[in-house]
Amino acid sequence: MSLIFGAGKIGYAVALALKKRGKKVVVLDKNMEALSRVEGIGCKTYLFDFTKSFNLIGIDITSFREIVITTSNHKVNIEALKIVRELNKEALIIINAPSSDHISILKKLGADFVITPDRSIAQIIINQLELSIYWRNKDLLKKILSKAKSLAIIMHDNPDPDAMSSAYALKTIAEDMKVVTDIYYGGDIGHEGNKMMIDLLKWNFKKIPEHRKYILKEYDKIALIDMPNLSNTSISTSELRPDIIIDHHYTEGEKINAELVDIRPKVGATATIMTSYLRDFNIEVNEQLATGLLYGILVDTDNFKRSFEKEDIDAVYYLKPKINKELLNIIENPNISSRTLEVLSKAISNKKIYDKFVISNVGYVETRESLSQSADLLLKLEGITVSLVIGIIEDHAYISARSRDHIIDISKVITKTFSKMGSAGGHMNFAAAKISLGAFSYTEDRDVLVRIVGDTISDYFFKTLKLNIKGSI
Ligand SMILES: [Mn+2]
Repeated sequence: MSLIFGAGKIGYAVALALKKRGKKVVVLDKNMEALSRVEGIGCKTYLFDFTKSFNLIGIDITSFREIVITTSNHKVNIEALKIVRELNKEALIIINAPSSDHISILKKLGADFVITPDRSIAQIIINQLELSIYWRNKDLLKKILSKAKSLAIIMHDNPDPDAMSSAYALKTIAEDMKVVTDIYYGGDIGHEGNKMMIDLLKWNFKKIPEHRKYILKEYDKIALIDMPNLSNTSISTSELRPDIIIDHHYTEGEKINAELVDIRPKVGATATIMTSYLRDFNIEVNEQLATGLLYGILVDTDNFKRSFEKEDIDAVYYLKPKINKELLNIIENPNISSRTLEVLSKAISNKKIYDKFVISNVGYVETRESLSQSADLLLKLEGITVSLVIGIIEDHAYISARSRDHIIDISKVITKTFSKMGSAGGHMNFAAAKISLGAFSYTEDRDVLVRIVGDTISDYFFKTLKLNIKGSI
């Protein structure tokens, strides 16, 4: 519930905004006419003339979580602040003051925020200016792309996740406008996690050796992503002129030259800027791109430990429902070999979820290790308490299972199900089994074998699981 002192222009506007957000609002004023206006928008009102005497009879000040003090009389405002802060230590109090000179004294008296016309207007102008520049840039990007048939996006040498995801975002926007787009880089993508990211997100970047950099001349338009000029790349030629520059690094103005320059030095990542374009162009962001962009923001802000802006938070908020959490998890924890990674990615794509159980059949693998890593990973899924991963090594099927369910002793379930067919064992939270494929040797086709083995194992597993849940084992 919110309380507003003053039903004048500001009080009315605040009341209206709060009502639109579904809040209960109580407004106090000495003017009957003003009160009937706020009553008209659904607020509860009380008539008080604080200039005569200050009492709040009939109002339980402790019941309000937000209190806005905005009468036209500064002395009344100060008096109201002192009294309500005394009666309610928890509420958020926002007060209106005639100028910035009053801020410190009002804060001392207990105001959480002091609003002054000079500061508010300056802030509105700045916000509007930034917004207008951005909307102009957005129109400009559309104009440039609509005139182009082909676009080359250049990332800095040894590109990082921010550069790669941002480049892919721009490619997505350009391709949406039917522009043929390729992404280039010089140097190397060395970091294991970055290579993994490209593999998993199924991205395609073209490395240009220095002696072939002339191919960039064949493109109608050139864009630089996550770098402000050509000094960060080894693949530029002296004739190359960028048309688009989108970046977040601070650079001196004279070094930047392009038709569209969108450089926001305060923003934590170029991926944040690209997310705003995707959002405002209304372009569908698939889970690979969303995951990549979010990872780019996390890396460049060092998981929000470095400086960032509200825009970065807005971008994360926009991307969050679109990402693939398992992919992000793998990209963030790259200390695994690329073979294991293939198994993990198979485990994710083949997973089948039944209630709180997840089963995945990954087929032929090279190590048992990769199966247990897959089972660990799948157990991290939201709402999942038991994971089971099936794989084949040579002529044996291997099963790796995990449980964080306090009523399911996974070792009991696995032993009960598979010990007769082979070997099985484990503990309350993890278990494994090994079964000879002799019984399935009638099929020559590897794919058919993988499917039959997987289906048989899951059937048996579920039968025992039901017994376990009933308490029969
Ligand atoms: Mn960056």
